[in-house]
Amino acid sequence: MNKSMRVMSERPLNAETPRHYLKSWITANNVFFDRNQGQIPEKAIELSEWRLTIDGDVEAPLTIDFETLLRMPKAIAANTMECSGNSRSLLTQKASGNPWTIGGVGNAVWGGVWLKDLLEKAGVASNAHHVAFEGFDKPLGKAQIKFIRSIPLKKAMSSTLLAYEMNGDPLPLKHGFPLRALALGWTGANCVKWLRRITLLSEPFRGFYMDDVYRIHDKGQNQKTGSTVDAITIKSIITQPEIDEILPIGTVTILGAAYAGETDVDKVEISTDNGNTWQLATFIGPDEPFAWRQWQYVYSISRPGSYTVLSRATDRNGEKQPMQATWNKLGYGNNGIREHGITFRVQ
Ligand SMILES: Nc1nc2c(c(=O)[nH]1)N[C@H]1C(S)=C(S)[C@@H](COP(=O)(O)O)O[C@H]1N2
Ligand SMILES: [Mo]
Repeated sequence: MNKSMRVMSERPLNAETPRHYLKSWITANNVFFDRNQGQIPEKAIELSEWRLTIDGDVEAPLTIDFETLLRMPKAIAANTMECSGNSRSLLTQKASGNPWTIGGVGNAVWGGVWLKDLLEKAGVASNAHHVAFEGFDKPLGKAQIKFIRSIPLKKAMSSTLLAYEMNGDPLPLKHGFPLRALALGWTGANCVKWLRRITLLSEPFRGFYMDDVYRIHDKGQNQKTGSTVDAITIKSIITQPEIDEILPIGTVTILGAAYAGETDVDKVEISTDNGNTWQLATFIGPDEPFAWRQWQYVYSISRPGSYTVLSRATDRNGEKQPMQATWNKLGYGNNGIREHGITFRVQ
């Protein structure tokens, strides 16, 4: 276990990345957040034994081995993945689930093959509209429910990667060795790890992880009728300073990241007066589709005291973060400005 992670549960392993590691554009594999519903396989599967099956509404079901996968054209994509429940513990009204602060997110450069290329090998039948992914992790709990999730065919064909590499290394065991799905720009729940089966369906897959969780719904509302979490919505986080950090008078460099799922971040603004006025932050570092942007803001402080900074990101469609997140029963998608503000002291 990596001591530098903030572990919320050991079985299943759920651990978040501490704020200071989120300052770099790439999140290193050993500090990338861990989110599991089931048991991580104890040891890596032998690659010679691994098979991936593609079945359901296809012209010809297909089973492929790892060597065949490696011979397919390689694709590389940066992708910022965030757990739907990230920032849940910062909501002003409590919601049940893992108490993530801001570290249920990370950015990596992934290598693999486009799902489209594989689906075309099997031949997509005309009645196929959804693609279900099944991993081989062992379910925990009495009900023994497998983690199976489906995404619309359109997403599967346009921007879904099957990744066998993470930041230049083979996919680490915890992150789905040897192969995981990555619906680029979508929340982590759509990125099934330890892939072994892909099934084309005419309807979304029905099951616990589709119908009972990963849906946004109010208290009292039938949970099966909420909307399913898909694309990550516009959000920014502050990665420096730390909460309650004590800093000397002078220049304080505020650092952060902003991400917008399938679209791009247009701007990040900072407020040092409780949201009355906003100043532009400067982008630094790489600008890649599906990946977060890093930004900085230099704040000159001449008097001792307590200071709060807020960050507000806007995406390319003009969508802005809300001052406060809209509450939902399972606490998904908290992108509120106030919830993510940082207070520090200068003396
Ligand atoms: N097979 C399998 N895939 C899974 C999960 C899981 O429990 N089992 N958890 C999902 C969730 S909710 C998230 S947020 C991401 C987390 O991926 P990571 O642990 O590599 O960060 O994996 C997703 N894929
Ligand atoms: Mo998640």
